[in-house]
Amino acid sequence: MAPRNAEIVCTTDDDEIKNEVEPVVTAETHGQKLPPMRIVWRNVIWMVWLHSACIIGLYLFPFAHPLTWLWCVALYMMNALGITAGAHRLWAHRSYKAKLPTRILLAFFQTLAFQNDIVEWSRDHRAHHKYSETDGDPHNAKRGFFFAHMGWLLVRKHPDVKAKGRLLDVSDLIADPVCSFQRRYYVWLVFATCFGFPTLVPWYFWGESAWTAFHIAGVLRYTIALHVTWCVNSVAHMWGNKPYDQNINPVENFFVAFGAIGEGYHNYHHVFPHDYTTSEFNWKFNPTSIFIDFLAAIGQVTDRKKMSYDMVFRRKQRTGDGTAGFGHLTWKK
Ligand code: ST9
Ligand code: ZN
Repeated sequence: MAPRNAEIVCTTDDDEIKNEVEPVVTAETHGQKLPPMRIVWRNVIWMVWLHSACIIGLYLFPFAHPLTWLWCVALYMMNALGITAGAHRLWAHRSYKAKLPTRILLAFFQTLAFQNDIVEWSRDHRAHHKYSETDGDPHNAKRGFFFAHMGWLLVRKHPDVKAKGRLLDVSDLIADPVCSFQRRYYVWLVFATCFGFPTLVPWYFWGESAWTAFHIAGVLRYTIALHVTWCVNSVAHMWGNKPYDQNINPVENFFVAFGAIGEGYHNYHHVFPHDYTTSEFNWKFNPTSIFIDFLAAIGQVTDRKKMSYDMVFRRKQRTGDGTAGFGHLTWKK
């Protein structure tokens, strides 16, 4: 029985991401202990400023115009889709194909999210899957909750991230004119899109003060979206059940899936990274999948990859922990 909505039904476990290469130990890193962390003070100061401004945003929130509240929700959804449907499922995993207008829209949303440009985001994410929870993983969860959550953005990367990352193929990303344009002008684009655009709209259209709009629609929305995203790397590598493979750390966590509009089914996702729904179930709390299916219905998206039921079932029998697979904490079958 083929899963609904997908054009490509994958039936073998061997359908690995195109960047799969054998893990290597390089001369550069062989036998090294964890190098001392080199703190990047520019990023520490940036994060302290951001979180302080976020407190101002929280204080101003109750006094804002109701349309500004709605604007924040809309921006959060665009921001989230830029990461989930764009950077993650389209560019990092190539789990479906998108036409140019959709790629432009998703790149706009991804810029709004200010999580590094698409090439860098996808390169780090491919490294995360390929070298998961080793020193080659940029946010190796074995280094603790804080490091996996945001600490990795405050220090220089482990040499293995760069050495092993160099073996990954990102030529498909460089070849996409949308990604290379965004990368070339990223610094200008990101400040205009992540802070300028969210501030201007409420100020111009319904007379919100620029101070309030900036702190709520810019800073507060951005900071919340960052923490929700980071929870996929921290919380969804620590607390939850493992219906698909109990030998790896990523888990199913419904609370993360809720905030991350369908991205918390992380045990499934690490076992089947090509599945465009990043979960066993297509639409079961998964707004991102609904969005991608809508784009497919209007002809903007093709080649959605989905694992066959049989293969998922076999894998659950072979390596799962016996719990049911709907991102809930734990219940036995
Ligand atoms: C942010 C990103 O927040 C969050 C990503 C989260 C991912 C989550 C994934 C979960 C899946 C789904 C999520 C759903 C979410 C839903 C959302 C709902 C709302 N491979 O990095 P540099 C080489 S960003 C190959 O500077 P340093 C490369 O040559 C937040 N090569 O290393 C590179 O040069 P270039 C905002 C690699 O100096 C060179 O090394 N941004 C790789 O150690 C230097 O790279 C910030 O805060 C690789 N993987 O600095 C800025 N990596 O790029 C954060 C590196 O020219 N970043 N190379 O080719 C930085 O400031 C720095 O990266 C650093 C490390 C200080 C952390
Ligand atoms: Zn992934």
